[in-house]
Amino acid sequence: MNPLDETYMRRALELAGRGRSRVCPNPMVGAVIVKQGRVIGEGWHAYCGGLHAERNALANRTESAVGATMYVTLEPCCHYGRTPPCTEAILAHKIARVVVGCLDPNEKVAGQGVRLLREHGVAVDVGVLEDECRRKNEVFMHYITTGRPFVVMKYAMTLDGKIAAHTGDSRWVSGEASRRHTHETRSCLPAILVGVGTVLADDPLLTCRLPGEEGRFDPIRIVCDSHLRLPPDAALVRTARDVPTYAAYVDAEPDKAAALEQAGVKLLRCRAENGHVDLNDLTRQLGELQISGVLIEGGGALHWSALAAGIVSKVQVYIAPKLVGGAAAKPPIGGQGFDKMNDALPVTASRLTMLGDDLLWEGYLQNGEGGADTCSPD
Ligand code: AOF
Ligand code: ZN
Repeated sequence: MNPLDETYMRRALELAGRGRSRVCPNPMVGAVIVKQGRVIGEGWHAYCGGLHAERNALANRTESAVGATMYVTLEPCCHYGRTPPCTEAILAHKIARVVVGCLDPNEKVAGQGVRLLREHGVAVDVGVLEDECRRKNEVFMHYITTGRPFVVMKYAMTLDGKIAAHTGDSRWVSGEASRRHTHETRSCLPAILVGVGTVLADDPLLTCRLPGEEGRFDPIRIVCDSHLRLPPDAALVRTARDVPTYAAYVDAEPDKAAALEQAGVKLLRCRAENGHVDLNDLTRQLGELQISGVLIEGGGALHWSALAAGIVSKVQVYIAPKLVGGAAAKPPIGGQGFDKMNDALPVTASRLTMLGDDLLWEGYLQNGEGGADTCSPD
């Protein structure tokens, strides 16, 4: 290994982040080509269906890449997908060494990209900044190995565990820095799921409002709405032609369904679980639609259903240093709850971050990847 391997891989990771949200369900990948100590090409996978990072780095090179080293955050692919194999381009340009962050768990690649390069005499080193490279793509890793979206459950609560005052007022629980972080998270996951109760109470837009990037990373919006109560004049419905919007339901009056479809809302009919949308069936359907990640933004009933269905991989909790009290003030997770403390779901690999005065607590449930960031913007 070269002492600069980590430096170049870190740069490749930075480049990878530029593809966030646009690449789904593909991974974020970055590549840097170095020759005799000079960076001669950089590239990243910018959008799903576009060229891969390696090919973009080669296209951007300022001189011949013969004998150069390529740093790439994910194992180069060796299959024909929407684009031809990256291994072919690497061999055609006579790259001498490839440094790979982590292997690609896609069964069409899974170590075969590395093997093929080695068979053709390319020196390949695997595992530089491996943890960071895997974490960057925890959404992709989960999706490609399970066929289902990576689900993150997110909420903001007071120190006494309330998401609103007893009156229902919730503006705002968390501070400015936390709310900005939420928008960053929205930009890293392709879809956002809320319960229809949240729509009826708050009439949210659920877009990603990062300053200067409005509209750029808007997630697909999904409303869990068992009996299609979604009002036709809701902000989500009125904007359904601009931002993809789904309603997951069990049964509905035909007129109601037709009106929503007319407005551009896509309907997903799901199996019922106790009269409500079966969230396992919903995530199966979302996987088939190639939606690789979902952020659940409550409320409490949906959070409980998601936990009980075992679909949540990661929790992201913003804790604000304030006390609101009130027996009737809502907690973040409702439903029946478990009978025994012993049955409580363990959250592992926790990571704590201060955001202004708030504390962000992130951790994984058993079906999670066990890494750290869902994805950082760069
Ligand atoms: C790479 N470099 O930049 C990316 C890779 O349909 P395609 O052609 O875009 O292929 C998608 C698959 O290729 C994806 O599931 C993952 O295994 C790999 N993505 N590989 O060498 C890249 N984005
Ligand atoms: Zn490729």
